[in-house]
Amino acid sequence: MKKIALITGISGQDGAYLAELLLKKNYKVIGTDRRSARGINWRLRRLGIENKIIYEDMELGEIYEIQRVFKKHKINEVYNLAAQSFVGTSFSSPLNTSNITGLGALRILETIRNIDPKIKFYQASSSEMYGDILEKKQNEKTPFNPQSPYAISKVFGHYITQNYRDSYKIFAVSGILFNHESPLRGEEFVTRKIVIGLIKVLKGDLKVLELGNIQAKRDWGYAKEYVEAMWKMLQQKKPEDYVVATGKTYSIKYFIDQTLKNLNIKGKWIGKGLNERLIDLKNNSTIIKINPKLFRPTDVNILQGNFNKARKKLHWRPKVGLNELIKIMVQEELKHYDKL
Ligand code: NDP
Ligand code: GDR
Repeated sequence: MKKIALITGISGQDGAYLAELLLKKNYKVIGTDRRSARGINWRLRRLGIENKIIYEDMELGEIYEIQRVFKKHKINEVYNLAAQSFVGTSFSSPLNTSNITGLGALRILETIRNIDPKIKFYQASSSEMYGDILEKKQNEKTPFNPQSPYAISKVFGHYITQNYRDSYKIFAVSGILFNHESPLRGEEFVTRKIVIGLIKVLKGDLKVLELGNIQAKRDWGYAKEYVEAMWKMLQQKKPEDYVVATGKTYSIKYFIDQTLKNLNIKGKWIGKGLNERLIDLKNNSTIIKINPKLFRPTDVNILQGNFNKARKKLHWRPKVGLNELIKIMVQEELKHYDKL
């Protein structure tokens, strides 16, 4: 008998890589999204798996839609990846973010409790929960200090998952994943925005790329490797939460410099603060400048994870470092750029 996995957020970056992994492991994969008139998903198409998934409509705000899908299929594992996942938008849409990113997890847990408490549940928790960090390197025991409606919603999702595990003995776990990127990353997130933006500059399709807080530092890993850790968490004897990270941290500015190298653009930073900009040495034109509108009301300045527990218990460790990740993203983007 094939195991049946349900992935919420199948149209997102992680949904695509996780579906690919589970199909390889011979699972039957049910992918849910919120579209009634569904277009072909570019991420699943790029991985060549769009016809291998059973699709169901499931708006995370509607508990009846969730119940309908859970009654229709005999599900073994649920991966709750759906969310309003963009931190910036959570400041302009705090209620929607809380409803989907926070309460969405509870709607699924309630459905599991009522329909079949043997279903295993994975919650996509986030390093953003650490926010204004209270420890230099963050592990499973580091206190949370969230700085956005998104992060606060994820803290709710995290604790409600723990509570359903403790109260109802549901196999429910959270993976506290640090930033993970790939060629399938959404264009609004800073890494892919930089890669696409600088390629456009190189091709003459964009004059200046505008960015916000480029001093912020993140612990960036490769998404394709991170979905493996999600699956491993649900195969353990005991349900527990795990940090998944690389243990290294780099600034957005470093990410830009590495992307420039990969594109053979010779640039020079001049100015400070809001006046900081990047000059293309070929013709002395400004190709990156700071737009204060892109700053968040409160931002997370630095994150750096400690993934010792995942290393010891899940035998998981990251293999792709940041420089290689940037290379992968640039090469893949260049391959597809002219076809857009
Ligand atoms: P994406 O933004 O790429 O994907 C989010 C998914 O959620 C999309 O499929 C989106 O569907 C779906 N979604 C949004 N709103 C709703 C809704 N109301 N009802 C149903 N589905 C909805 O995120 P990622 O793949 O990058 O991340 C996956 C999860 O992991 C998210 O929960 C994110 O918050 C979390 N996370 C991500 C990290 C990262 O670095 N990538 C790190 C830590 C946590 P649609 O296509 O219709 O918009
Ligand atoms: P993050 O990712 O907020 O960490 O959330 P994002 O790439 O959006 O921002 C990272 C940092 O870059 C700064 N920044 C900019 N960000 C964007 N998007 N656009 C810009 O122009 C820009 N300029 C500077 C940001 O201020 C921030 O400090 C991601 C999401 O995937 C979440 O869902 C997930 O939970 C966390 O990672 C871990």
